[in-house]
Amino acid sequence: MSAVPQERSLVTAIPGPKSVELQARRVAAVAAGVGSTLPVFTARAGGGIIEDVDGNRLIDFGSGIAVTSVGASAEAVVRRATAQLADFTHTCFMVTPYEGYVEVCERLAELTPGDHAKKSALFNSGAEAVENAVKIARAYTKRTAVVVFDHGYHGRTNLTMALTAKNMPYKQSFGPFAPEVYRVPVAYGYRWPTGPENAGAEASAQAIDEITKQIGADNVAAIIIEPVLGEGGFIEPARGFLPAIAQFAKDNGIVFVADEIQSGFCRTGQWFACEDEGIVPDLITTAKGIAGGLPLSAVTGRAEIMDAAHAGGLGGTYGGNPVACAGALGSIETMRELDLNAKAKRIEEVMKGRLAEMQSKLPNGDIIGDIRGRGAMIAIELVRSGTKDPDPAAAAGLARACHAEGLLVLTCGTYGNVLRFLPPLVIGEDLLNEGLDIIEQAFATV
Ligand code: PLZ
Repeated sequence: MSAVPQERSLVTAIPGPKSVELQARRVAAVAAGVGSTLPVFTARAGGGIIEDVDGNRLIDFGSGIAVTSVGASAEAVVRRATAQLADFTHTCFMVTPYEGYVEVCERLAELTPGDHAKKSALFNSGAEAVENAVKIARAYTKRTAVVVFDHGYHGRTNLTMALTAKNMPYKQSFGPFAPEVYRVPVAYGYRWPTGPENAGAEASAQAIDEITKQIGADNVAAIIIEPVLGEGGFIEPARGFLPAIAQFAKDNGIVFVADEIQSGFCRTGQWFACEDEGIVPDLITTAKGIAGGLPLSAVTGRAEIMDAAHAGGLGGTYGGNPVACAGALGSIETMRELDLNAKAKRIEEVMKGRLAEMQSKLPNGDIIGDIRGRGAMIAIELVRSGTKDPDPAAAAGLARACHAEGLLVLTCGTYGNVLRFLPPLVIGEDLLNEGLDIIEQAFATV
């Protein structure tokens, strides 16, 4: 694991004086549109700890938004990426190729669901992977419409802004958006009017009805969904929803795309979250956890679909950069060696147990309206006591209290009222429990 001592330690206020100084420089030099959850400047990070420039050590329940599942300085990632850096930094795969790119595509074919022939193309960011999945699906189907879901998040580029549900902060003042994007309901169990037990069947019927009546199934190139919706609030579509939508896609020649950028690579206790209901997507987009912190993304899918785009139609200068590919091979090696799926499942067991206890025992525990998620992708949805009214102030207050105590947590959700936990899968169980202690104590402040 990492050289960073695996213990929380606060030696200054959070943020400390050196971070405050850097933040002043940052405000003067960095565009205001780029935010930060916590203006604590990082010196080093690894395992379950982020050490800041003032020497504080924070427990990491964020993993840089579900990226550093193997830790932020995993031995195999550092070793392989360092060796690659010394050999060559770049040639451009479109100019002269290299083995690492091919090897990552081979690993993706092995690890993603389904035993059909698969191919991949590599890119830099999640948004770029989603954009390319749309290009590929359109080239294959010769159709144009793309269907996405309420609470969905797919990125910040023009097309992926159109695919993303939430206006603020992602879309406000940035339009006009790409055409031929249609949004339909998702089975959000906690907020489904007739209850979670009906959500899967009713929401899928409603979504399919809207696609059929408003768009026409044979105009649809792709249906894109996150098997666990991330930025939208860690929403697990109620059981039955994903299989019904996947079957509808299959029956109508629509490319079914699972956006596993946040949920993939052991995060939910399986290599991919769509495995939970036995879904085999036609295309799958991955990024984040794939490369241990180096920028890499991929579209993987049925060979005949992936090959539909003409030669030269897909690419980009840096797509599948050799150092990022080396990082990915190190990350995948670590996931296999440490059985990080099992670790994620254990994190779920510990977290859900402790959170349920908080919900039932704390004086204000009923502001936890819902505890959900899988593996190390766990969240609590905060509501006003005795209601289901979203309480974003409670989520923000809890996050602030955790930050002050040296626990990095993130919020999310369409209503901004979800506190989410995405620890590195390699976090020690002592740190995990210490983080949960801090969350428990934070409830006294809201
Ligand atoms: N698809 C499912 O979760 C990125 C975004 C944070 P990029 N999620 C974190 C922010 O505020 O920008 C994400 C995702 C899903 C696509 C993306 C986009 O991935 O690598 O950020 O482009």
